[in-house]
Amino acid sequence: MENFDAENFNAENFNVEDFQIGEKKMHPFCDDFIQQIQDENKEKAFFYIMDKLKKGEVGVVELYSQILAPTLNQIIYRYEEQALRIWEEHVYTGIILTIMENCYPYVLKERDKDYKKKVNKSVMIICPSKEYHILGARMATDFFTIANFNATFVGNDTPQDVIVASIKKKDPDYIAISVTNPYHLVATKRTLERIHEEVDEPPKVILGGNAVHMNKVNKKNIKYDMILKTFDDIIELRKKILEGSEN
Ligand code: B12
Repeated sequence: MENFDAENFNAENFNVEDFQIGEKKMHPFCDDFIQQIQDENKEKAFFYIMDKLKKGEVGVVELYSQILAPTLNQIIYRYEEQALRIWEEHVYTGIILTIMENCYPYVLKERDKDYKKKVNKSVMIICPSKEYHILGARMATDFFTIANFNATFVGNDTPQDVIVASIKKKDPDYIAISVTNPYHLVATKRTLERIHEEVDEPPKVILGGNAVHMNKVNKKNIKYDMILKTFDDIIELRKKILEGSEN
C-alpha cells in the first residue's frame, strides 16, 4: 500500500498483507486458548483464563497483550472470504469480551499493587464513528486504569457530535482514540479538527490501534499529540506526568 493518506484516501490502495497482525511470538497459553475459541467453547475458554488469573499464573496486561489480542489478530483473510469469517469474529469477540468484563477486579488489584500513586489525569477513550472494533479501546481503557489514570471508555462507533459534546461536558485531560481499520482515519481526522474548532481548551490527543501503527499510513494531516501502542508506553507517560516533564 503506497502511503495511505487520511485526506487523499483511495480504497484500492489497501491490501490485507499490509495489515499489522500484532505480536509475533505467541504466549505458551495461546495454543490451548486458540483451540478453545476455535471450537467456540465459551465455557472452557472462560474458565481456562479465569483459573490462570486466580492462581496468579497470568496478569491482566500479559493476558490482554500476549494472549487475547494476538489470538484475534492472527486472523487474517482476503476480501473474498469475508462472509465466512465475520461469524467467527463475532463469536470470538463475544467470548473475549466476557473474559474482559470479568477481569475488572484483577485490573483494580494490579493498579493497587503496582501503581498505587494516582496520576490525577483523566482520559476519555473512544473509537471514531463507524469503527466497530472495540477490543483495542477496551484494553487500552483497562491499561490506563491499571496505570491509575481516571479512565472512561465512551464507546466504539462514537459519532462526532457525541465526542465533541462529551469533551465539553467532561473536560478530560487526554482523549485516546483507538483506530483499527485505516478507512476510519478519515473520520478520526475530521473528529479531531472539530474538537480543535469547537472546544476552547482541547484535551491532548493520543492515537492508538493497528491502523495507526501500519508502516505506510501517513498521519501527517491528523492533529495529534502522541501515539501510544503498549501498556509500557502508558507507564512511560505516567512517569513523565508524575515527574512533571509532561505538561
Ligand atoms: C474481531 C474483528 C472484527 C469484529 C469486531 C467486533 C468488536 N465488537 O470489536 C467485527 C466482526 C465486528 C469486525 C468487523 C469488520 N472487520 Co474486522 N476484524 C476483527 C479481528 C479478527 C480482530 C480485531 C481485534 O479485536 N483484535 C484484538 C485487539 C485487542 O487488538 P488491537 O486492536 O491490536 O489492540 C491491541 C493494541 O493495538 C493496543 N491498542 C489498541 N487500541 C489502542 C489505543 C491506545 C490509546 C493504546 C495505548 C493502545 C491500543 O491494545 C491492544 C492490546 O495490545 C481483525 C483481525 C486482525 N488481524 O486484526 C479483523 C480485521 C481488523 N477486520 C477487518 C475488516 C475488513 C472488517 C470489516 C470491514 C468486515 C465487513 N465487511 O464487515 C468490518 C468493519 C466493521 C467496522 N465498520 O469497523 C480487516 C481490516 C483490514 C482493513 N481493510 O482494514 C481485519 C484485519 C481482518 C482481515 N481482513 O484480515 N471485525
